Amino acid sequence: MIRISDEVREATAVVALETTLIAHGFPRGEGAAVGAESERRVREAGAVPATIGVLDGEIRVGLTPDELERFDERARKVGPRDLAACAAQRAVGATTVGGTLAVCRSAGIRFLGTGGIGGVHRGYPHPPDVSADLGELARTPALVVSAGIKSLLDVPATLEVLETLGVPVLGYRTDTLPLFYSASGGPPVPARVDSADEAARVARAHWELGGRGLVVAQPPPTSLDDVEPLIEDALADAERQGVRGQAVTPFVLTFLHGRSGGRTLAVNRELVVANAGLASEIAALEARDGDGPDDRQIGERPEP
Ligand code: PSU
Ligand code: MN
Repeated sequence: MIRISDEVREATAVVALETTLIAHGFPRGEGAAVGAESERRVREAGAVPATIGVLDGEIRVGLTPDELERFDERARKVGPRDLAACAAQRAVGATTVGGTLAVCRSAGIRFLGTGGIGGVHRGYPHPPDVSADLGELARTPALVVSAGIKSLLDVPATLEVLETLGVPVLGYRTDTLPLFYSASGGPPVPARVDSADEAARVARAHWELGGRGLVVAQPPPTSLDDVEPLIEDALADAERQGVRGQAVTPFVLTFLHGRSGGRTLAVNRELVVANAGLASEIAALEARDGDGPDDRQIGERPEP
């Protein structure tokens, strides 16, 4: 049911990219361009991109540019719980970080780049909404580069849950957790790394110890420090309109893109691409310095 492209299968360094942000994180028509730009950045930094999504009854790892265009707002948002139904029902499925990690686990891919990971929603337990990204990080031996946790969530609570799950969170050249659109103002990170090489070494050590997922949190290249009041407006509006569950994140992102005059959109685009690039640098270093030659290909490798 999982089909891995030949290029990805033969590559030594691979970075997975998700499709939810392509389909639901950007205005119509813009997501595929962000996906293509992320792929370019991954190649530039030395790894092969593996964009993941569900198409024509298969879970696809590695997409052509035409296939990337099929992930628009009509696609299902596919977390780990949704993969099987989406594939069996032959729907187009845009995988979240959690859904993408679940595929990485089967395929043996150990690096992923995204914008911001999901987490504990503000006001928990009303509603009791905790992103499946967290559970998959606990289960999957993969390093995820993000601009931290999406700040529309309860960021300190999410950091606590990641601690509970044993998921390291590494600040990339920062002592505090980036807040997605903003580089500053977040809680302290449990550990800091100052180079891609250092991140690769921590990941390798974590995996040697039998650990699973890790998060590398990279501050956005441009920092917006006045988004919080807009986030509060967006969440209040979502509540009024009865927007719940999987629909909350796309609703809030769209609201912010409109109300910030496109500034959050520009930063979101930029940080997604930057994170793909850093994931690729780390993946390339890990492939170079990993435990000697591994002739087995992606798809045949057992979990580390
Ligand atoms: N990063 C972005 N935009 C997004 C997302 C990440 O810049 O839309 C997506 C990711 O796919 C992440 C999802 O897994 O948001 C989290 O959604 P939820 O809170 O419903 O679990
Ligand atoms: Mn959620």
